[in-house]
Amino acid sequence: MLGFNPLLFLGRLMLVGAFTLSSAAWSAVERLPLPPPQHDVILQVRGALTQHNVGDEAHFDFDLLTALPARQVVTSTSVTDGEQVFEGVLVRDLLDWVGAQGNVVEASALNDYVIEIPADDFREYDVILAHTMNGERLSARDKGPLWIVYPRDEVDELQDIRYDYRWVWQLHKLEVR
Ligand SMILES: Nc1nc2c(c(=O)[nH]1)N[C@H]1C(S)=C(S)[C@@H](COP(=O)(O)O)O[C@H]1N2
Ligand SMILES: [Mo]
Repeated sequence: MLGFNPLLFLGRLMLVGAFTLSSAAWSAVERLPLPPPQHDVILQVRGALTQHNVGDEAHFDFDLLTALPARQVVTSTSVTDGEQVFEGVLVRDLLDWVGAQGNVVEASALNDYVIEIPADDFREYDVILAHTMNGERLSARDKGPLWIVYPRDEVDELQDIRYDYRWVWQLHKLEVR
């Protein structure tokens, strides 16, 4: 897939360093380089950001997105039967990487579904941008390329239907305000 990319490699190394420093981690993530995407863009982030790699936006291909630490959420959902194993990256890691400044994140899907999500959700809960479910990459024909997944089974308040609207599937854009 991807040949050796020194910038991305450096990025991964710095991330490992940043995330082992815990308390200093967030400010360190903001100073990571954000190289331009080299492959199909699966997520565009715009709005109140301090880091950009395409014009005044931050665009991610799969390799760039998954340079962030992998995170699993095992949970039931309102649209599937039983527990699913989701894999992705923490939304707050992504927001920290791009230097997001706002209180609201507007999420847009390929099917033109749009919803505003309070940025606090991503600080309070380990919400992920899932790219994989039960070991299979989510495709645009299904719920992909990305699905916002809340750790619903771990936190009682996340079982409120208010949160179901925020599980945006076919996600491809975030706007920080
Ligand atoms: N892309 C996209 N994501 C979406 C929706 C949608 O229409 N499109 N519907 C939301 C709503 S209102 C709910 S309750 C849950 C489940 O929606 P579904 O039952 O239409 O799959 O997904 C949310 N995420
Ligand atoms: Mo809904």
